[in-house]
Amino acid sequence: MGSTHRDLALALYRKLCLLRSFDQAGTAAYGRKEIHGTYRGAKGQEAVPVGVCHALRDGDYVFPSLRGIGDSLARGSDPRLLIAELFGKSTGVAGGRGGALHLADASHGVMGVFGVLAANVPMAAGAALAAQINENGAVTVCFFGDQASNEGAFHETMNVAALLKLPVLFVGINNAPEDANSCLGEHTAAGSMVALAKVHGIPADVVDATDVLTVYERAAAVVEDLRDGKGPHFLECQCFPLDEPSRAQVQEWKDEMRHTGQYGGMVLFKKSKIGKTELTPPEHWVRGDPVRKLEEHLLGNGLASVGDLEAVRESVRHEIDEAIAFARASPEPPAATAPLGVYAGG
Ligand SMILES: Cc1ncc(C[n+]2csc(CCOP(=O)(O)OP(=O)(O)O)c2C)c(N)n1
Ligand SMILES: [Mg+2]
Repeated sequence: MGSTHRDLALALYRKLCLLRSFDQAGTAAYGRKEIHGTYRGAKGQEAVPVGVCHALRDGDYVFPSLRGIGDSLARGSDPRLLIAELFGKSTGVAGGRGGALHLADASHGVMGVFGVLAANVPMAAGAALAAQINENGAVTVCFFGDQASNEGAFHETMNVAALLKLPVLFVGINNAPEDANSCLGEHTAAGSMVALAKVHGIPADVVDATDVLTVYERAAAVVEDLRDGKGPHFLECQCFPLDEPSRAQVQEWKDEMRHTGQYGGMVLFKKSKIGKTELTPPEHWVRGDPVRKLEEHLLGNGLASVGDLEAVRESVRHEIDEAIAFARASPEPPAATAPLGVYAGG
């Protein structure tokens, strides 16, 4: 393992930590009601955008998932402008008008988060078609979760993307293992995401997305094929939802609520009422934490010391603290600009 591998692993580590730190700050700010609208973190699945986006170049397009802030960060968006967006400030990537569910950062090829599951899939195919017509060599990446893959628009797009051999990489984030509260088998009869892609004639494979190096290497090979005109590809990235309760944990909460007469079916919404906000993920989920896994790789192979890794985490924390301060100090959009951007040309 030479210095190139060390540089790659350290670059990926910094990005993973950036997403993790941003997430912690975002969750805390949401709790303080500094974030308008909603905030959806993606703890445990950071290796997907970090690994895939590292394989891209300027001019490529990214259509983030519903939890797409990390996708935007991984693509190179400025954390200050992302936090400002969440705070509804005029300095935000979308002028403070988009928030978590509608942010976009065209300067980094981030074409927009959409609040409707799978709405980004046909739009990604459109961007890929434009690149194909313009022969500019751009690749489009579309991120979406396992539950998005049962939407009609998803299947219509798979079909046309395969027919037209579009340069699009579909990245299905399967964060629904068997012991998750909502597992893939509950909503997908085919049993896997790759099966859904293959039925449309799209080559597809499963990637261990707890390992960012694996994600990067696989994405880099596929992106090269896409630039060579080989048509669409599908990667099912398997990871663990470290910010969601497991099935066993939900059962525990249900039992406790039944015991105290508080169970009414909506356990996830009511959990805080019985003081159950702490998650205790199963041990194999924790072992699949991509940050921890890369740390083990770096330390185990003598590529970095404990101090080196702490220095990276400290520098990232500092960057996020600065981003929060920047967002707080930024102005609200002037009220008179509220109608702007509602209609084309407005
Ligand atoms: C068309 C549509 N149906 C339902 C919803 C409500 N909704 C928001 S997130 C979500 C679950 C998303 O699951 P998944 O795609 O697996 O992403 P994850 O939350 O696991 O990242 C649902 C059903 C929506 N936003 N859009
Ligand atoms: Mg999911």
